Amino acid sequence: MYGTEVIDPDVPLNAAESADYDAALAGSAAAGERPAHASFDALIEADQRVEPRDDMPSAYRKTLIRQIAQHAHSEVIGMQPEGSWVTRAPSLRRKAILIAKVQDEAGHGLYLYSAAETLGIDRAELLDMLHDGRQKYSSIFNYPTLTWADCGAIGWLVDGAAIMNQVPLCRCSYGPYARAMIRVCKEESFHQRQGFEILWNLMRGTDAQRAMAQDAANRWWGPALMMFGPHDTGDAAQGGGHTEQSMAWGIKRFSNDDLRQRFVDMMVLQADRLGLTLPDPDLRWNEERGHWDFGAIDWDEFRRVLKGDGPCNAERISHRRRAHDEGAWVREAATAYAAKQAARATSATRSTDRLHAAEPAA
Ligand code: BYC
Repeated sequence: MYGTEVIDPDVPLNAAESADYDAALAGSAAAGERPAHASFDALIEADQRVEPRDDMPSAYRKTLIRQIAQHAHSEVIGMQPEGSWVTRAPSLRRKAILIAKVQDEAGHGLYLYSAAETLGIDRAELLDMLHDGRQKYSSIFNYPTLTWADCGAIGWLVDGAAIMNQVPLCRCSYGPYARAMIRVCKEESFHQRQGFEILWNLMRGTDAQRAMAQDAANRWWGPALMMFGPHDTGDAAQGGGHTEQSMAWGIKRFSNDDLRQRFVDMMVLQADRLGLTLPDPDLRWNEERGHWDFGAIDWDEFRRVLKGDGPCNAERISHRRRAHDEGAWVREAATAYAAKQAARATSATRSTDRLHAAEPAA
């Protein structure tokens, strides 16, 4: 199911199905064997994992909180574009799959907020920072889902880009983030296949369905390339980004540009299989580089979206705030329940202690 009937199951469709992912799993197991009380620099030098109780420079902690929180916010805000199609999915099967996918994104948010909390920050504080604009979420979720084909394009392109960026994060130097990424990538891999399969079916449907799929690919291609972040290599790099330091710390394993190139190389072939044309007249194979060349990215648009002026920024954040306010009673109930459970556990321990105290010594 989900695309295996339309593509060769032995050929990786995305980065989570590649040898990179298997290597990350193997690396994850090996990173468990580390010297006790190793210093931060020694851990990074030996490519070992930094764990929550280890000493770490405050700038490392700050960078991780920023990136993991932004990632968590993206997963949660990212539920909205597809969530709006749950009631309009074209069949019961599509509806069930879409609900499962959107629910997975909520789960990813939870793993990531939990990973961020191991760095000593509370998720309530992170959500406050999202709601008042002090923290970002991915630019990609500020674009509208106009037709059903947009759900296909999100799965294929947005999840495809997300996995390309996240498989290397399975080898991130910070243990809780790296471990969260292993599961996230497996789930994203299914998401990408379902997007591919939606577009595959539309492309084998009527002229109107093919046109709808092509229109969605046209609108999502450019924003998907922006997901990898600003240029950070060669002449195009403007400096001031985080890549160099994050790579030195083993948080990022590749530059934004390297990952974007890998994504383009993978997607050109898939677009061809789907029968879609990628909206870039400059796309051509470069024999010398062994990669696909592609046209300039509209960085003005990227900056506008980051500043809050994308097509859906206001809608996304006001919906998020409303959901947060309306969910206040759930958080209160959960807190009250947890307090009750804790009180019961304490009184049970006290009774056991009293019982033991009353027993005659053997
Ligand atoms: N959007 O130096 P750079 C998903 C910012 S959700 C907004 O390269 P860094 C899904 C960046 O924050 C998956 N901002 O930064 C969910 C920085 O800002 P400041 C989302 C961006 O952190 C539902 C500045 O630009 N994935 O899969 O080293 C449905 C300079 O950038 C963006 C993640 O979050 C952007 N696209 O690298 C479907 C992955 N790009 O601090 C799917 C985890 C850059 O200077 N995050 N900026 O103000 C990362 O890997 C890295 O944070 C990034 C950026 C590669 C995104």
